[in-house]
Amino acid sequence: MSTQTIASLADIKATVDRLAMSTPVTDMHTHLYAPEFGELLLWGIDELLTYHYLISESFRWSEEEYSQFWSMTKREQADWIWKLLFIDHSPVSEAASGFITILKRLGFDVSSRNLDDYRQALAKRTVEQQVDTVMQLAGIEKIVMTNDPFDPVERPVWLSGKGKTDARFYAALRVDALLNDWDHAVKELQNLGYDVQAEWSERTKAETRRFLSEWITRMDALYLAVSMPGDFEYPADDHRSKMIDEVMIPVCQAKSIPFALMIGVRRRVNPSLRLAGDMSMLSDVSAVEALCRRYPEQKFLITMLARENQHELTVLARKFRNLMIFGCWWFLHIESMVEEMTRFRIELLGTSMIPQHSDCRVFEQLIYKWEHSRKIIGNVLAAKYEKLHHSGWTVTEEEIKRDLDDMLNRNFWRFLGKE
Ligand code: HDL
Ligand code: ZN
Repeated sequence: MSTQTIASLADIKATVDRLAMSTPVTDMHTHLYAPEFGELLLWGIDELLTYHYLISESFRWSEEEYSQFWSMTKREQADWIWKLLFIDHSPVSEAASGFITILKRLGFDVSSRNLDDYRQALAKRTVEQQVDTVMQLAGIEKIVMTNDPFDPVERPVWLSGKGKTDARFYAALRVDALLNDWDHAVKELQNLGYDVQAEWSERTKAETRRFLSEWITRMDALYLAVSMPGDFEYPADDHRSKMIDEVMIPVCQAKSIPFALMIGVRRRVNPSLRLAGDMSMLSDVSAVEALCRRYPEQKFLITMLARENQHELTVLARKFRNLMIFGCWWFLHIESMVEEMTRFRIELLGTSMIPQHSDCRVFEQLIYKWEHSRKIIGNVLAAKYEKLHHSGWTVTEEEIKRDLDDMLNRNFWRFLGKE
């Protein structure tokens, strides 16, 4: 790597573009799984086309009964979505254009628009081959999964010891029900042999802490994660605050792992859309402020779903070094929002944040979610280096590589204390 300063503006842009597209990434929040998890690992044309983002976009063009759609086979659903979003109308949305990006990067003849050709090409590949190919094409070095001990398909993989087979995949322990559906969580915990009751007794707290500790150890979980509705308030005289203060924070402190809160979802605003029926809502950044101030020794990974919360959250990150903001989450993972958020995050925090995660559910999505984001992050960064250049401060290629490596990889591992 050259330590020479880069003489021209054109060279700066070219160098940033090259490094932004090639710097290895740790994708620190996904819904992907290592091949050992079997059917939980989704990949291929029909899974890509039935991504819940595309399902909700398709229904905007159809009077079809929801139940009729859900009664179709996966292939029939994919054909229905393909016709509506790609043939009858141009695929210009982020998720639809992303599918086209995937086809192109996999080397398919995009102009043929022949879905069965694409299906047949992938049918010749094994899941292991596809995982290797996609990670190489997308430049992904490490993937953090979202792992739920209450999932009856996933749990046996961990209990058999196969969960940590593939060194490229890491676990995050996700237990939304403990915070958002305690009555259901009590039943699940009791089924797993933990002596808990709905009443918030000392025994129940201790047993819930034991559950979290045991599963963090079993998974070697990098962080504890929950998603919270926008009406999350903290502190509050409610179950959530008690669960956070008396169970989750003590366990995260004992295990020295961050607590990740993803705040701002309003679940099932249209239940007929199932997973596609969730909505975003304005949230209260002061809840994050109160957590960071109350627990200065606890690391918090935070992302919020409403655009309106983003600037305030970024300013808050200037006040608390135990707050690491990450990603352009869900409805913010669109090019205009990635550009807007990355620009003011860099202007307020420099490179001391995690600009993106993919949130992928289907493996090949890594290709488009990261290609689109890398380009934008590179463009924003190049403009900042060019501004410095005009002032006589010219960065070296090594410094550009360092800055991108920080944002796409090392900031996460450093925050975990595993750098
Ligand atoms: O709660 C979450 O982790 C969200 O990312 C949801 O899974 C959401 O359905 C999603 O897939 N967003 O990209
Ligand atoms: Zn997610």
